[in-house]
Amino acid sequence: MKVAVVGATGLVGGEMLKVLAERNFPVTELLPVASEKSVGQLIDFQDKKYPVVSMDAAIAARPDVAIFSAGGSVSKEQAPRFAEVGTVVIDNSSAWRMDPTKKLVVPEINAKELTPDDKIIANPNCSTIQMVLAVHKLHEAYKIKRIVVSTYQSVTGTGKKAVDQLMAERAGTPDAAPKAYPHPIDLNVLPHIDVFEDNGYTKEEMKMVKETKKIMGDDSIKVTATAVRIPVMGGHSEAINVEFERDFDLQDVYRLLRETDGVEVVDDVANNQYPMPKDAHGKDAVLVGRLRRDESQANTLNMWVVADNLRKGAATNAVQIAEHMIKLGLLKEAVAVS
Ligand code: 11C
Repeated sequence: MKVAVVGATGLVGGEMLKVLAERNFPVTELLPVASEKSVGQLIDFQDKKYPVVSMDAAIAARPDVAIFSAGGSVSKEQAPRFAEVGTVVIDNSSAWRMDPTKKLVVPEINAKELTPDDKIIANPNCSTIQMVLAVHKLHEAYKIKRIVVSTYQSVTGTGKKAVDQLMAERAGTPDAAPKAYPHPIDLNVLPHIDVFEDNGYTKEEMKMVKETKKIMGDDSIKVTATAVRIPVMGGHSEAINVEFERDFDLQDVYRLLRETDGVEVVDDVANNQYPMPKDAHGKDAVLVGRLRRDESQANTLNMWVVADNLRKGAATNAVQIAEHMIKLGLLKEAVAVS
């Protein structure tokens, strides 16, 4: 397949190239796309070097699939141009997620919704992906009424600029890097991810509310979120409190989670084993632990969920969508009918 990676020089773009190579995605030609100032820069992929090309050059090459991670405004403008030439676009930005005409996909949950008409497919927000993957089998078994989630999110979710800010602060040279955040991030915690909305929540928090309902196909699931940035690199962590309609047996919860594709249970507190970002880093699995009944309320479970936000939270999920499209014969068909 001719594969374009739009935003190839960014943190997520770099991870996408890694994941495509690791999973032996059938790439016959790679088109790394980035801003004009990067055009011509060489990108290493599977022992070959590929020059970064412009958006127009990539569209003219009519790739079979384009995986986008270049921000919402680029996606909004450019994804339809790729779709018009027959390219299937998998978009990691928030541009299309809540568009009722576009699918929002976590393959383990709703890949079955994909059809030959889907030319632009949205990849959910990282903090939503790891949460829904951890709870969707429990929803099938016990029906979720309400989720209360607090996140502890890695600076990699913001991008390279934030990683540089954290590292400069750690090195004691805070002015050596431009600021990604309005405050220091090292030795600090910011209850502020993305922009504030009129209701007092941040856009990140509202993504978790809205995207969860869409992916799980159930508008009755209530979600309330507090999204927090912490000075960590390996992945996002989440304290999730889930109230179900029906009661559960904790041993059955363990069994269901062990049976959930993409989830790994790490829960042996007697030996200090629980999910941590340093252990999630570089992995695709969503790590789940600290499972316990909420003793303050009936039918309610507490869990701690950690995943590498650049992997399952972004690149891996996007590549898995493309793999599912191939498996379902949709990627080929989408190109053939163009
Ligand atoms: C963060 N979740 O950690 C964000 C990054 O809508 O895809 C991803 C933003 C998005 O800051």
